[in-house]
Amino acid sequence: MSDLILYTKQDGVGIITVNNPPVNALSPGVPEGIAAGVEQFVADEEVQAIILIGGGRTFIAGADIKEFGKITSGKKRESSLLPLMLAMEDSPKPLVVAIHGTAFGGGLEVAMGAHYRVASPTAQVGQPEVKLGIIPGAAGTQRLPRLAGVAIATKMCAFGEPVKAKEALSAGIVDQIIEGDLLAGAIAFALDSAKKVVHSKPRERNDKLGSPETNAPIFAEARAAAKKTHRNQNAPLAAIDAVELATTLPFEEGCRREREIFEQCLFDTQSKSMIHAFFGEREVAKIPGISKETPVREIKRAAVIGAGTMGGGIAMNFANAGIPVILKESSADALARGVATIEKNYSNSVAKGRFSAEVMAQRMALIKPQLNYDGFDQVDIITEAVFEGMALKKEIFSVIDDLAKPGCILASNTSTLSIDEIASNTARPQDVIGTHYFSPANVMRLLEIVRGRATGDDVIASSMALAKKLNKVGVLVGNCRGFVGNRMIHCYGREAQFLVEEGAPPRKVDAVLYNWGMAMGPLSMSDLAGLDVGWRIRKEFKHLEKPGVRVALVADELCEMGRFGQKTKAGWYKYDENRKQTPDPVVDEAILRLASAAGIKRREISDQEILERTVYALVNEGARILEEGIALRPVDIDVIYLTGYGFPTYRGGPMFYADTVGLSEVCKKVCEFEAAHGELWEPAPLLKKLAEEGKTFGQWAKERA
Ligand code: T1G
Repeated sequence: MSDLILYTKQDGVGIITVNNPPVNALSPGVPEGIAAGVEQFVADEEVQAIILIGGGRTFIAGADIKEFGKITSGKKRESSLLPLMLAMEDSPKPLVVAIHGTAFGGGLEVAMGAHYRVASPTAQVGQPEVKLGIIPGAAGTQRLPRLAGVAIATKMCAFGEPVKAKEALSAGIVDQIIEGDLLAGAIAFALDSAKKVVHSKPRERNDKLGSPETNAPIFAEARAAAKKTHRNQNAPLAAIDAVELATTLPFEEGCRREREIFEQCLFDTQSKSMIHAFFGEREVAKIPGISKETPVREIKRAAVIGAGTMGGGIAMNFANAGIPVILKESSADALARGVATIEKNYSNSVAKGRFSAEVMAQRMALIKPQLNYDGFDQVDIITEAVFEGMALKKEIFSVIDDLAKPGCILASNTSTLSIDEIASNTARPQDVIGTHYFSPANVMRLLEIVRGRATGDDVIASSMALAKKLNKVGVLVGNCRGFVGNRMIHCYGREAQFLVEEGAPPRKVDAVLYNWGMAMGPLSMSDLAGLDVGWRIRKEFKHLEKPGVRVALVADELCEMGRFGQKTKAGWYKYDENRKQTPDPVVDEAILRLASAAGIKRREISDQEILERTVYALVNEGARILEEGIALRPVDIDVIYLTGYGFPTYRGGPMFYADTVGLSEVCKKVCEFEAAHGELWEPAPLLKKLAEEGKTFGQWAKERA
């Protein structure tokens, strides 16, 4: 009896319990232990039925994703789970899987190897493999259509979304929902099943496989949807292919073909990138030098100063997490506008069925709009979200420093200004931290947590814990202009604008990055964020610009013309009332005029150059950020770009992507750009060093861990 699997007997039922915390992954030893348990209980005359159940908080949540790296690097061969499921299905005694928590991936596939499945009301099932760039590899695409029908199986395998217990019951994936004690209910169900003579084997249930006529539209619709919502991703389409094979091939052949498709996906760069992203989102929560035992200050009440786009969105985050939040503004009009925007955002979610009107009312009730500082002495965190000007921020921090109770965290939502300078205006710099939300603050998952020189470890730990509570991905960054995300996007946007001045039409620059996988092109993204934001920052930092170094020409001109982007229906593009963008000859004229006045020779620019000049600008600046210790690890930069800037997950983030290209290639290009465009392209020493050593950012991080 290995400690990964426990075998017990109760009322004539053999119970196999998986004991592999935290999520009962199918790590080496787990499938073998389950198989041994089935064999042992089939042979045991005292046992009439068998149950497989998960210990701890969940049933099996899937294959052990940590093992995939060993397989793709050739360190080990992947052992197939298929024999285990066949042994389960061929058991002469009824085999019942009892599901709580999440039966995901291999967990659901193992469950579908049993004769029956019962579940607690809050359980979920799913085949989320496509979120890792792979497809179910243990007959999930072959058994699921046999249990749930082709339409549901196609949707679950192609898009990876979980299905709640009730839906799973009506789909035929689960046979009974067990209220109360899951094991007791499963034992009763198993003993009842033992009275039956025949126990159906999911692999033999072909009645739900439909016909070519009924299936064709299902697959066509799924393929069209996948191409739209999972642009450029291989796995969703591969999953649909595998489910389609279940409807045309015998089960064994279908499993064989599924395996081939699975392996193709597993060895593809897209999967390696998405697995990097999966673990990355969890790794960034681990802060070297700050132990998990660091005391965390509980956030029971909050206050936000500023009810603008950001402040309103930040207040919504607290309300969504059930935390009462004061929302303070300086003028009644601004406050009313802020509250109205929050109401509109919530109403839109209710209209889309995301949650009920009652939930909206509960959340609105948690937000207390006011024009004064009443109650600020009671809250556990105050988040300043006012105009991006240092003088105003320092004034506010001086006020809240006097008002706030001891231990209250004083956070700024500044996107570029110095946390140290803000903290210097308080008597409690150890309680001051940056919590940089990304617009729209109630939607974007990224939260850059900016540590000041004096910020206390417990304030950092508390802010990381708060990020999780607000359903954000908190990434700790150092204090510099633009921190990590905005500091890098400045270089990316600068190159996009230089390319426009040198001859690439705005639409072409945007199309190259959009087609490569970015959620939006750089110029469209500026129009969305507001060109005036960058304009104000450039003015704030004008005194720091090095004379003689090239600066972008057109954006300032557009701002002088009052073209701030979507909010003024004109920026790099024109926008109609539905925000549909069209090129604008006014912009083309400004580009030509400014480029010519600056003596910039215009030329035909290739897609490849557009891609490399923008993405490698991110990589080169990212390398500098790593050298300066502003980001803890390359993966922190990747997660920032994946969760805050629309970087495609199937490319893993800027630093991981550079590793897949090869740093010597990236560095070669950066040096070419330096020769052509001057010092802005000076290769970061770390990039140069790793390129010379033939290393990756990932290896560099491992050596330092
Ligand atoms: N393998 C290895 N480690 C895993 C894991 C997995 N499948 N799932 C989670 N972890 C780790 C995670 O890294 C973290 O580690 C800890 O467990 C808690 O996770 C054969 C091939 C189940 C919904 O894709 O969706 O099966 O940071 O923080 O928020 O065809 O984990 O503590 O060191 O996410 O409560 C398919 C992935 C695999 C499920 C729980 N399965 N996991 O969420 O905890 S491929 C998945 C999740 C497969 C088959 C194919 C979530 C969760 P650490 P957590 P959570």
